[in-house]
Amino acid sequence: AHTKDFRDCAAKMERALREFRVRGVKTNIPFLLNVLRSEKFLSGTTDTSFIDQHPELFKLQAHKNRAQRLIHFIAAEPPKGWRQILVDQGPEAFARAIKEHPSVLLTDTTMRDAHQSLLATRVRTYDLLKIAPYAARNLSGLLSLECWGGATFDVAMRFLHECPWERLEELRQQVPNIPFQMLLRGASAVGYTNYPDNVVYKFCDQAVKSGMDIFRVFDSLNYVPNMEVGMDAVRKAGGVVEAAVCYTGDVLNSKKYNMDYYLKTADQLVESGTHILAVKDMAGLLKPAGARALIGALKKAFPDHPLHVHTHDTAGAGVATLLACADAGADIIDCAVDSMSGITSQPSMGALVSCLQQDCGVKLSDVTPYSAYWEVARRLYANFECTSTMRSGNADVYENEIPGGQYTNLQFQSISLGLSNQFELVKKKFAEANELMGDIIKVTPSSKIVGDLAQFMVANNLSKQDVIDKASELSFPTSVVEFFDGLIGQPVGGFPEQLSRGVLQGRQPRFSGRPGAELPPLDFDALRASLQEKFGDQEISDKDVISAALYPRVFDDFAAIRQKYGPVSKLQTRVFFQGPKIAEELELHLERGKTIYIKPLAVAEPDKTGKSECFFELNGQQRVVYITDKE
Ligand code: 3PY
Ligand code: ZN
Repeated sequence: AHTKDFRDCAAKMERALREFRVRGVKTNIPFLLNVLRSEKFLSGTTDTSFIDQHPELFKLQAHKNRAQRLIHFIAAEPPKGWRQILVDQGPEAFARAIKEHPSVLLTDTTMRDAHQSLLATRVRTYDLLKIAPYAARNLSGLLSLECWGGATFDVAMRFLHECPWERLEELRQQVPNIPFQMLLRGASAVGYTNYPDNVVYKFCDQAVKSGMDIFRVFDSLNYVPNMEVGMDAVRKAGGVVEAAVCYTGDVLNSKKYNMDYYLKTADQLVESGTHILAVKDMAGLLKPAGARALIGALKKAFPDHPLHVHTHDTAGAGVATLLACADAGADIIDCAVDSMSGITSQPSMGALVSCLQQDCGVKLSDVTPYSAYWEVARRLYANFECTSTMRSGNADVYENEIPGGQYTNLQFQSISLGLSNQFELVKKKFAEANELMGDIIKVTPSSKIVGDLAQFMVANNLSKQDVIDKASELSFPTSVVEFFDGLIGQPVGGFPEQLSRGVLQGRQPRFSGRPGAELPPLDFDALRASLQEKFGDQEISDKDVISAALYPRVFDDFAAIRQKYGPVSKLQTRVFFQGPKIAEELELHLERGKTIYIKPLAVAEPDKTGKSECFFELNGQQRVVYITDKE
């Protein structure tokens, strides 16, 4: 039988198309409509009997990504947010507007510190991009979204095989209205060592071009000369400078890190031209009473500068501390969405929004769906959960002072060195190692050095006294020797003399000032040429050159994988970590308007050389590839 009333059929199809769009059903109807409207078809002479003979043609597949499509369908343009002030009026006016704002504001750290501290920094761009439009539309009152920097830069390349710059640029596209915030390790940029100054300048310049707004600049020893390089680089790039004093000990009880110390350090940062002043409590040591005193004193001393407070919830007192900060007049406080908060992460956004007695620009009813998304997304990273060993807060952090972001790493390191059952001991030794090194500020990279010494002491069964007595005979970890050589800067109060002499075998430290000041500038043109030679087939961008300047080996491996496999960041997270299931249809959005469908069909037994034939469908066409076990 032939299809009779073509015109009527086309009108029906058009109605169906609208309905399918609303319901997120995937169809090829636009193509079919063109066929139905074509002269040839309308002439009625075409044989269409195959349609009647194939009922499966009418089986329409529900779209996999229905929720996402619906969000796009119903969502209007994101409302204007704090970024508008920054874009229109610049960093100074932006800082003034925060200062003049009558109530406390929030920074959401879910997309950076929360997963760095809970999930070993493994959250992929794929999962960030899925929820970004929601954040732009429903959390537009946030002062900032911390979504980049810190450990995310190298982990993206090293373990996720994705480009950190692409992450930033893609997020920016989705979130035009909320300022982005990143963590910059002063003269170490987003690395673990001091770089030549021109690397830090180039990095910051590109970061602003790629969409970064606010740079929290810190130094792992609170060594201001190191910070000043980062601060100047941010200012020259056009970003907002947020210089952070790292907090350690207990401001109300510490001889070394007391109120006077914090006020003096903050004063140097204000003198160096910071737009915003931050207190960075990377281990969650700031207690409510200390917070009230510290924030009160800083506010009084620096009335023109907005104050931003960062803490971790390791002991479980984080919400209380941040409420105290808000009471004492903090302008911005950091939190993570409920389902990504607590323990070594930031305090809970939902709890704060509910308990703050002021309007912080975010509603609990908007936080709840955001939290629900992250609750499900977090399960994809279960293998990286620190909560597999740490299920609750632990107030022993007040004794060991291990930063939130390092806690999990130290645990992993202990396990991989065969010291897993001695993690409790490692924590104790961490405190001892800190004392040996002169009670230093502990945050990346200084915290890693303290951790290295702690593990060294555990592995060699050394007491504090042993380390001092035998220092000149011990073969210390390289990082410890470099620390005493002044390679990351100068600690507060200088190096402990006796140990320093022992570790350096009596010689003088290599650096007595800012290490970067003595490093020759990096030759970017030569680096580009060598990369182009190595990866001839790939176009090497300016961003790639900066990545390679910061992480030469990590970038080489990343570029080799990119060359071999293409944009693996487009794969769903379960598929990326575990591989696809047979007959599962994968939908990959490569770029706007370019979607491909891949369906694995079968994998044959490996042959004698270990190669297996792998059959799959690519956009409906059968394909075969050969894979080896190692892949
Ligand atoms: C980092 O440097 O990555 C940190 O999170 C420090 O707190
Ligand atoms: Zn932190």
